[in-house]
Amino acid sequence: MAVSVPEATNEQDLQQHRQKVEFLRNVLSLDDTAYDKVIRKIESFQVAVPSWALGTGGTRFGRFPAGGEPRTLEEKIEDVGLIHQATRATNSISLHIPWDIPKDATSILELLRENELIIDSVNSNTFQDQADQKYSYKFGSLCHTDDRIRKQAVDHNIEVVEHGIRLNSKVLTVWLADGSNFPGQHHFRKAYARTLDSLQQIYKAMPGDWNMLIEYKPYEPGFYSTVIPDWGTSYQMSQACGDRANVLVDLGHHLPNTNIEQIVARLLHFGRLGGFHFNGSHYGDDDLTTGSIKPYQLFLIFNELVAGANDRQVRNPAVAYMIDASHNIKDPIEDLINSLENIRSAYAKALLVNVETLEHAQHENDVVLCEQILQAAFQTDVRPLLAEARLRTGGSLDPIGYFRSQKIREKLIARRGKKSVATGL
Ligand code: PSV
Ligand code: MN
Repeated sequence: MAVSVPEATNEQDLQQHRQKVEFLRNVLSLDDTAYDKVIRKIESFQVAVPSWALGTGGTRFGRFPAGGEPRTLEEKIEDVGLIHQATRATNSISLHIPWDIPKDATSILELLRENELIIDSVNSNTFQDQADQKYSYKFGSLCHTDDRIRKQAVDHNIEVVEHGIRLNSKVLTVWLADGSNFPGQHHFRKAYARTLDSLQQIYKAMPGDWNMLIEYKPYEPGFYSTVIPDWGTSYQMSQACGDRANVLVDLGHHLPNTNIEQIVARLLHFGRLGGFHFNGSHYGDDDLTTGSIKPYQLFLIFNELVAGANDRQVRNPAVAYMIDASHNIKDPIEDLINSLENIRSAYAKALLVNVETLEHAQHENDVVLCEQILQAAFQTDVRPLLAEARLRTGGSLDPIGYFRSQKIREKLIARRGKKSVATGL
């Protein structure tokens, strides 16, 4: 598959694009050097797409397949390749094992190469029972009271790492459904200690150049408690595992109104922010398109990320940026294109924040100016910058328009069938 869109598909929009870019450059007073610097930063900001978001999902009730959903790992790679071709914003995929066990790792690597993609993170799954599994995870996995079940879950994670090694991944993401539904069900301290012990076993089994990301979630499927409910627990567990274990922040895994940007700043300060799962939410873990509900919050999060990246005192490892969203109504490919655009938009706006003036205003306690500086960046329409970054790297000026005009969904349906369903939730 071609990794760039045909130039002719951008022709129609090109003149208008040039005018918009010129106007914005004037508004922002960007000289050639400053302009190129911003565009290059946007170009290199890449976010992984999750293999489990290429089909319709996002609900534990009905699923309404989009048609032409990918049935195999190869077809999932093909879909991410299509998204990358149009957006040039996603050069990697997160896999979920056992949903995505490669049959032939060599040919998968070849396919990835052809699509200019890599596997960034492999995710374990001890939140569902598999058909060939000996013991059930009904009452937990890494936290289980039964040694044999804990061992089975530890072994599964180690097997996930082995699959990842074959695909050149270097990151294991662990999210646990372990928790309780009723008061008294869990001995909180013992459940924590058993989970930590299991995580330490997995950590020790990972190769020395592998990283572990520990994801927290306050509720669901445990509706009374979860073993890793918050960043503090993840942070403590990461520290107890070792330098290569870090916290993963999933935007949907917070109680309403949580100040996520402050959590991000704290983790950067401690040097333990390992990864992100981007999505949008209004109530809970809604898995909506990133930036669709709270774009200002997304911008504020990026403001912390950009500020942290520019601060020499911050010693944080490279952050793995991933989407973890999948919707039931939108076409999954269009949904992911939307998310990628909104993520880059928040990032580009954060790049426009005048950090020096902001820090000075903070120091002077000039609250109004502080907020004005943030609002000035947030309210800038950066879409021409994003389009320019796509254009320069071979992407489309209008990725959704491209997807529709090329009749990509129709072609996928013709090849894979109207009723094909991808693995996922
Ligand atoms: C759990 O809600 C979660 O956010 C974890 O990251 C899982 O791996 C993923 O969703 C599964 O859909
Ligand atoms: Mn997640």
